[in-house]
This record gives sequence, structure tokens and C-alpha cells, in this order.
Amino acid sequence: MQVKTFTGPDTKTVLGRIKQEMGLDAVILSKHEGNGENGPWCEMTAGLERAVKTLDAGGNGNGKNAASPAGWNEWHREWSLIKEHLLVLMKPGIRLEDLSPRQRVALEYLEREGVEGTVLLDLFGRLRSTPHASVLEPLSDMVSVKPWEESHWPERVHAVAGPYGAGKTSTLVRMALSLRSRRPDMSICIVNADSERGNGRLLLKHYAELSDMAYREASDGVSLANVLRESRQFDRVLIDLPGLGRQDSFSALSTRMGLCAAQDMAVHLVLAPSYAPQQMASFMRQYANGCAGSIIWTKLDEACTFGAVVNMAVSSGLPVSALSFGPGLKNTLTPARDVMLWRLLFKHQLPCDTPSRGDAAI
Ligand SMILES: Nc1nc2c(ncn2[C@@H]2O[C@H](COP(=O)(O)OP(=O)(O)OP(=O)(O)O)[C@@H](O)[C@H]2O)c(=O)[nH]1
Ligand SMILES: [Mg+2]
Repeated sequence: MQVKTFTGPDTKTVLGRIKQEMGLDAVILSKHEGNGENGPWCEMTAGLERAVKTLDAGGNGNGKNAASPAGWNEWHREWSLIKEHLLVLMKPGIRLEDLSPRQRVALEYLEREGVEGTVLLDLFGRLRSTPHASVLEPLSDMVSVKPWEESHWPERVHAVAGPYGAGKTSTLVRMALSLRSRRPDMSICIVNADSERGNGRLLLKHYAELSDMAYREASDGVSLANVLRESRQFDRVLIDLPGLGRQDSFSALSTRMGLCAAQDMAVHLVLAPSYAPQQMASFMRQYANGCAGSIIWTKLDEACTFGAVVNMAVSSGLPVSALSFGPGLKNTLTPARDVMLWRLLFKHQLPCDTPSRGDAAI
């Protein structure tokens, strides 16, 4: 069900908006009215049983959680195949001897590290004309970083998504704890939207109580819309989303849970670098079309190569926001910095091995 909340000065205006955006089939799920500083207000949550294409563009004003277009997966698969064929044709064009020895060693290393051919080709093109440039210069352009800190993430609502067992719930707790330690004054609400996981529930509830945070549960679009509405007084709302089955996609989950309607929200994709490249490509198809926030890399302590960090940044265009490197919940997550990524990639050094000043893991 597609769920969306509309607000306006009175019932008539809000009904008009619902009709215009969702059509005559929309059902009113809840209605609230009141008198605020700016006069009377009315808020209605409406639902629609079928997937509505027209919501994509206007759902949250920027269409970032738009449902996948028909045939998206098929198209993606075909494009990957075309890319592979193109790469075979173009690979002889990577004449490493055109690069400086330092650049050549770096590119050879990145290939062994699992960085994809298309990315290497791009790097080669950028380095060829600048023999003195370090490989970190083009890499910094290709892999963006946006640390998990309030100044970089002013959105009020943050959700974590990702494959089963990737570390979503642990990451959410760590994100909440890091917020709490930096900003003790901040009011935080943790929302468990993954009703399938009993132990996740216990963990979230326990840490919320322990750290003076509110705890809520939402198992479907309607309850999540209600939770989001009544949690407006919180400075930050952190949502733990369920994992996706093989045939599922994030945009479908987003529609089911009514995330398209959520305002001021960022979705962070939680991944571990140890997934195989084909699996990563499959996650890209499932998630990247709807996750418009960042990638959080978990289980760095279990991985032996880190090329995936570069590959996913390039193919999704998402910045890396945080890194986690241990099964515990304390001192195992740090806001990402580019220098940490390069140490990880080129030296296999975890952020906890050499914490920079001011970047202590939470
Ligand atoms: N080694 C290591 N283990 C981690 C890390 N993050 C999480 N884990 C472990 O991975 C397991 C799964 O973590 P969860 O946070 O429950 O993962 P999830 O994605 O919420 O799992 P589901 O809700 O079942 O889909 C737990 O045993 C965590 O302790 C990490 O950075 N390193
Ligand atoms: Mg979980």
C-alpha cells in the first residue's frame, strides 16, 4: 500500500491535494486537526492499494525514493553484460606503460584488491595526462565521503537498510550512541520497523532505555506513518528497516512502508565489503534506485580486500558516511574520512588501528 501524509490549513484543501496526487481511489487512514502558531491546520494520512507511478516524481518533492521503472532489474542486468563486453574490448587500451611507475603500481594493486575494470579504466584515463598525480586525486573525485555527524546530516529522520545480517540493527544502535555522545542534549527516537527480528527488538529497546532515548515499533506503512507523525518532537528519528528477499527491492519496501511520504529523511545502505562482486551488483539493483543517503561499511574487520568500497561508491554515486569494524556496539563505528578509506584500501588498516584525533570510534 502506498501511504502518504498531507497537511494544509483545512480539510477541504487537504482533500483536494490527496485527490490531485493520489486520485479518487485513495483511502483516508487518519485525520488530525489543531490550532498552531500559524492558525488552524489539518493533517491526513491517505493510502492507496496499488502502486502509483505518478507518486514517484512528486512523492517527497524530489522523487528520490521513486519506485523502480518496469523492467529495471532486466535493464540493469543487460547493461552489466554490455559493460563487461565493452571492457574486454577496451582493456588492451589500458597501457600501463603510459603511466609513471608509482601510478602503475597503484593501479596494479587496486586490480588485485578487486576494483572493477570500468573503474580502473576511468582511473587510467584520468592519470595518463598527469604523470605526477597521485592515484588518490582521481580516487577522491570518484569516492565521496560524508561523515556521520550532525553538521553533514541535518535530516531529522535516518533509516538503515541493507541485506539480512549485514549489521543494520547494530549500526543503528551505534549511530544513535554516537549521536548521544556528541550531542547529549539531542532528543532521539529509535524506531524498530523490522518486526521479523525478535533479538533486534530486544537490542534496540535495551539501548534506547539505557541511553535515554524513546523507542517505538512500526510493522507496516500505516503504523510507521503514525510513529513518524507523533515523533515530530524528536531531534532525530532512527529507523531500523527489514532486510530484503531476493525478489524484493528497496523501492517496493519503500512503497510498502510509506517511506516515499516521509519528509526530511536519509536512507543509509549497510553493506560489508566481503560480499562477492556478483552479489554486490545484485544489491546495487535492489537498493541503489531508492537509497539516496549513504553507504555505511560494516564488518571491515572480517574482510580481506576492500575494492568493493570503491566499486560501490562509483556505481551508486553514494557517499560513505560511517565505518564499523567489530561485533561489539561500543568503539566499533566511526564517521568516515577519506584518509581512513585510503588506509583501509592501500594498507588494510582499520580505523581503530590509528584513530585520528577527534575521530575516536563510538
Ligand atoms: N565482526 C563484525 N560483526 C558485526 C559487525 N557489525 C555487526 N556484526 C555482527 O553481525 C551480526 C548481525 O548483526 P545485526 O546488526 O543483527 O544485523 P542485521 O542486518 O540487523 O540482521 P537482520 O536484522 O537479521 O537482517 C551480529 O552478530 C553482529 O554482532 C562488524 O562491524 N564486525
Ligand atoms: Mg536487524
